[in-house]
Amino acid sequence: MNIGLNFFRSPCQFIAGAATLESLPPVTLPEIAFIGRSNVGKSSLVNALVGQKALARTSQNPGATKQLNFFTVGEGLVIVDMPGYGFARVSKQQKGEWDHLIRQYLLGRTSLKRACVLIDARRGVMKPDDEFMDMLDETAVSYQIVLTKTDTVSEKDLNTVLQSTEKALKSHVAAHPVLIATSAETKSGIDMLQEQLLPFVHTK
Ligand SMILES: Nc1nc2c(ncn2[C@@H]2O[C@H](COP(=O)(O)OP(=O)(O)OP(=O)(O)O)[C@@H](O)[C@H]2O)c(=O)[nH]1
Ligand SMILES: [Mg+2]
Repeated sequence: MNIGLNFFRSPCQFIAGAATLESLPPVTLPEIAFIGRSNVGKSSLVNALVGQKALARTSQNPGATKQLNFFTVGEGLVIVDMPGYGFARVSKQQKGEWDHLIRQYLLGRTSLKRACVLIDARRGVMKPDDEFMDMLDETAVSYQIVLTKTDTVSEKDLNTVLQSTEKALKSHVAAHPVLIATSAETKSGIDMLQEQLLPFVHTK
Protein backbone atom coordinates (compact mmCIF):
# COMPACT_ATOMS: atom_id res chain seq x y z
CA MET A 1 0.00 0.00 0.00
CA ASN A 2 1.30 3.46 -0.88
CA ILE A 3 0.91 6.13 1.76
CA GLY A 4 1.65 9.83 1.67
CA LEU A 5 2.08 12.66 4.13
CA ASN A 6 -1.68 12.71 4.78
CA PHE A 7 -1.00 9.58 6.84
CA PHE A 8 -0.11 12.01 9.64
CA ARG A 9 -3.73 13.24 9.63
CA SER A 10 -4.91 9.78 10.67
CA PRO A 11 -6.82 9.58 13.96
CA CYS A 12 -4.47 9.53 16.95
CA GLN A 13 -5.00 7.90 20.27
CA PHE A 14 -3.27 8.11 23.60
CA ILE A 15 -2.42 4.53 24.52
CA ALA A 16 -0.27 4.68 27.63
CA GLY A 17 1.69 6.83 30.01
CA ALA A 18 4.67 5.06 31.53
CA ALA A 19 6.52 6.38 34.55
CA THR A 20 8.38 3.12 35.09
CA LEU A 21 9.96 0.51 32.84
CA GLU A 22 7.43 -2.05 34.04
CA SER A 23 4.52 0.04 32.78
CA LEU A 24 5.76 0.43 29.19
CA PRO A 25 3.05 -0.71 26.78
CA PRO A 26 3.73 -3.88 24.78
CA VAL A 27 5.65 -3.49 21.52
CA THR A 28 3.25 -3.26 18.60
CA LEU A 29 3.98 -0.74 15.84
CA PRO A 30 7.21 1.05 14.84
CA GLU A 31 8.00 3.81 17.34
CA ILE A 32 9.44 7.31 17.01
CA ALA A 33 10.60 9.02 20.20
CA PHE A 34 10.84 12.78 20.79
CA ILE A 35 13.55 13.70 23.23
CA GLY A 36 15.44 16.81 24.27
CA ARG A 37 15.89 19.30 27.06
CA SER A 38 12.92 20.36 29.12
CA ASN A 39 10.85 23.04 27.39
CA VAL A 40 12.54 22.53 23.99
CA GLY A 41 9.13 21.92 22.41
CA LYS A 42 8.76 18.12 22.25
CA SER A 43 5.05 17.97 23.06
CA SER A 44 4.32 20.93 20.75
CA LEU A 45 6.17 19.24 17.90
CA VAL A 46 4.26 16.00 18.44
CA ASN A 47 1.02 17.98 18.13
CA ALA A 48 2.22 19.81 15.01
CA LEU A 49 3.36 16.57 13.41
CA VAL A 50 -0.15 15.12 13.56
CA GLY A 51 -1.98 18.42 13.05
CA GLN A 52 -3.57 18.54 16.48
CA LYS A 53 -3.59 21.19 19.17
CA ALA A 54 -3.70 19.24 22.38
CA LEU A 55 -2.95 15.58 21.83
CA ALA A 56 0.21 15.98 23.91
CA ARG A 57 0.09 18.37 26.86
CA THR A 58 2.35 21.42 26.54
CA SER A 59 3.33 24.06 29.08
CA GLN A 60 5.45 27.17 29.50
CA ASN A 61 6.97 25.54 32.56
CA PRO A 62 9.81 23.05 32.09
CA GLY A 63 8.98 19.58 33.39
CA ALA A 64 5.46 19.42 31.92
CA THR A 65 5.74 15.91 30.53
CA LYS A 66 6.30 13.61 33.47
CA GLN A 67 6.17 10.19 31.88
CA LEU A 68 6.68 8.50 28.52
CA ASN A 69 3.44 9.18 26.69
CA PHE A 70 2.57 6.81 23.84
CA PHE A 71 0.21 7.76 21.02
CA THR A 72 -0.82 5.75 17.98
CA VAL A 73 -1.10 7.47 14.62
CA GLY A 74 -3.66 5.57 12.56
CA GLU A 75 -2.63 1.95 12.41
CA GLY A 76 0.90 2.65 11.31
CA LEU A 77 3.04 4.36 13.94
CA VAL A 78 3.53 5.01 17.62
CA ILE A 79 4.85 8.37 18.78
CA VAL A 80 6.49 8.70 22.17
CA ASP A 81 6.54 12.09 23.89
CA MET A 82 9.23 11.95 26.56
CA PRO A 83 10.08 13.97 29.66
CA GLY A 84 12.95 16.41 29.21
CA TYR A 85 16.52 15.87 30.23
CA GLY A 86 18.66 18.55 31.81
CA PHE A 87 17.06 21.55 33.44
CA ALA A 88 13.58 21.14 34.90
CA ARG A 89 12.04 22.41 38.09
CA VAL A 90 11.92 18.96 39.60
CA SER A 91 13.89 17.31 42.38
CA LYS A 92 17.26 15.71 41.79
CA GLN A 93 15.74 12.34 42.60
CA GLN A 94 12.93 12.85 40.06
CA LYS A 95 15.46 13.92 37.43
CA GLY A 96 17.56 10.85 38.13
CA GLU A 97 14.53 8.58 37.76
CA TRP A 98 13.54 10.19 34.45
CA ASP A 99 17.07 9.98 33.09
CA HIS A 100 17.20 6.30 34.00
CA LEU A 101 13.79 5.59 32.45
CA ILE A 102 14.63 7.50 29.24
CA ARG A 103 17.96 5.75 28.92
CA GLN A 104 16.57 2.27 29.56
CA TYR A 105 13.74 2.85 27.11
CA LEU A 106 16.13 4.05 24.40
CA LEU A 107 18.56 1.20 24.94
CA GLY A 108 16.06 -1.60 25.15
CA ARG A 109 13.04 -0.80 23.02
CA THR A 110 13.07 -3.10 19.98
CA SER A 111 10.28 -1.18 18.21
CA LEU A 112 12.14 2.17 18.40
CA LYS A 113 12.98 3.19 14.83
CA ARG A 114 14.24 6.70 15.41
CA ALA A 115 14.81 9.14 18.21
CA CYS A 116 14.29 12.77 17.22
CA VAL A 117 16.67 14.84 19.36
CA LEU A 118 15.22 18.33 19.61
CA ILE A 119 17.42 21.41 19.87
CA ASP A 120 16.06 24.90 20.63
CA ALA A 121 16.99 27.21 17.72
CA ARG A 122 17.59 30.04 20.21
CA ARG A 123 20.22 28.07 22.08
CA GLY A 124 21.80 25.56 19.72
CA VAL A 125 23.47 22.38 20.98
CA MET A 126 24.21 22.72 24.70
CA LYS A 127 26.29 20.55 26.99
CA PRO A 128 23.44 18.24 28.10
CA ASP A 129 22.53 17.70 24.42
CA ASP A 130 26.11 16.85 23.56
CA GLU A 131 26.33 14.42 26.47
CA PHE A 132 23.01 12.85 25.53
CA MET A 133 24.15 12.36 21.94
CA ASP A 134 27.44 10.88 23.18
CA MET A 135 25.33 8.30 24.99
CA LEU A 136 23.26 7.64 21.85
CA ASP A 137 26.43 7.27 19.75
CA GLU A 138 27.37 4.33 21.94
CA THR A 139 24.05 2.59 21.41
CA ALA A 140 22.36 1.20 18.34
CA VAL A 141 19.72 3.93 18.43
CA SER A 142 19.15 5.76 15.15
CA TYR A 143 18.72 9.45 15.91
CA GLN A 144 18.18 12.70 14.09
CA ILE A 145 18.48 16.32 15.18
CA VAL A 146 15.45 18.58 14.84
CA LEU A 147 15.71 22.32 15.53
CA THR A 148 12.62 23.75 17.22
CA LYS A 149 11.10 27.23 17.65
CA THR A 150 12.72 28.58 14.46
CA ASP A 151 10.01 31.28 14.40
CA THR A 152 11.67 32.91 17.41
CA VAL A 153 14.98 33.71 15.72
CA SER A 154 15.97 36.00 12.84
CA GLU A 155 17.04 34.50 9.54
CA LYS A 156 20.61 35.49 10.34
CA ASP A 157 20.57 33.80 13.75
CA LEU A 158 18.89 30.75 12.25
CA ASN A 159 21.71 30.43 9.73
CA THR A 160 24.26 30.72 12.52
CA VAL A 161 22.59 28.03 14.61
CA LEU A 162 22.19 25.79 11.55
CA GLN A 163 25.92 26.06 10.93
CA SER A 164 26.90 25.37 14.53
CA THR A 165 24.49 22.43 14.71
CA GLU A 166 25.87 21.00 11.45
CA LYS A 167 29.29 21.21 13.06
CA ALA A 168 28.07 19.42 16.17
CA LEU A 169 26.49 16.78 13.93
CA LYS A 170 29.89 15.98 12.46
CA SER A 171 31.22 15.02 15.88
CA HIS A 172 28.29 12.64 16.42
CA VAL A 173 28.93 9.92 13.92
CA ALA A 174 25.73 7.99 14.62
CA ALA A 175 23.42 10.96 14.00
CA HIS A 176 21.39 11.03 10.81
CA PRO A 177 23.06 13.58 8.50
CA VAL A 178 19.85 15.47 7.64
CA LEU A 179 19.10 18.35 9.99
CA ILE A 180 15.45 19.45 10.17
CA ALA A 181 14.48 23.01 11.13
CA THR A 182 10.94 23.33 12.46
CA SER A 183 8.45 25.61 14.12
CA ALA A 184 5.38 24.19 15.82
CA GLU A 185 4.05 27.74 15.78
CA THR A 186 4.23 28.48 12.03
CA LYS A 187 4.40 24.79 11.00
CA SER A 188 7.54 25.52 9.02
CA GLY A 189 9.51 22.31 8.37
CA ILE A 190 6.76 20.01 9.63
CA ASP A 191 6.36 18.52 6.13
CA MET A 192 10.08 17.75 6.08
CA LEU A 193 9.83 16.02 9.44
CA GLN A 194 6.88 13.99 8.12
CA GLU A 195 8.90 13.04 5.02
CA GLN A 196 11.76 11.84 7.20
CA LEU A 197 9.46 9.70 9.34
CA LEU A 198 7.19 8.32 6.63
CA PRO A 199 9.52 5.43 5.70
CA PHE A 200 9.04 3.98 9.19
CA VAL A 201 5.26 3.78 8.98
CA HIS A 202 3.92 0.25 9.05
CA THR A 203 1.79 -0.55 6.02
CA LYS A 204 -0.46 -3.53 5.64
N1 LIG B 1 7.33 30.37 19.55
C1 LIG B 1 7.30 29.05 19.69
N2 LIG B 1 7.06 28.51 20.90
C2 LIG B 1 7.04 27.16 20.99
C3 LIG B 1 7.28 26.31 19.88
N3 LIG B 1 7.21 25.03 20.30
C4 LIG B 1 6.94 25.08 21.62
N4 LIG B 1 6.84 26.35 22.05
C5 LIG B 1 6.54 26.81 23.42
O1 LIG B 1 7.55 26.32 24.29
C6 LIG B 1 7.00 25.94 25.56
C7 LIG B 1 7.36 24.48 25.85
O2 LIG B 1 6.73 23.64 24.90
P1 LIG B 1 6.48 22.10 25.19
O3 LIG B 1 6.04 21.53 23.89
O4 LIG B 1 5.61 21.92 26.37
O5 LIG B 1 7.97 21.62 25.52
P2 LIG B 1 8.47 20.19 26.03
O6 LIG B 1 9.80 19.96 25.42
O7 LIG B 1 7.42 19.16 25.77
O8 LIG B 1 8.64 20.45 27.59
P3 LIG B 1 8.71 19.38 28.82
O9 LIG B 1 7.59 18.41 28.64
O10 LIG B 1 8.53 20.22 30.03
O11 LIG B 1 10.06 18.75 28.76
C8 LIG B 1 5.49 26.19 25.43
O12 LIG B 1 5.22 27.44 26.02
C9 LIG B 1 5.25 26.20 23.93
O13 LIG B 1 4.14 26.99 23.56
C10 LIG B 1 7.53 26.93 18.60
O14 LIG B 1 7.76 26.29 17.56
N5 LIG B 1 7.54 28.29 18.58
MG1 LIG C 1 6.46 17.87 27.03
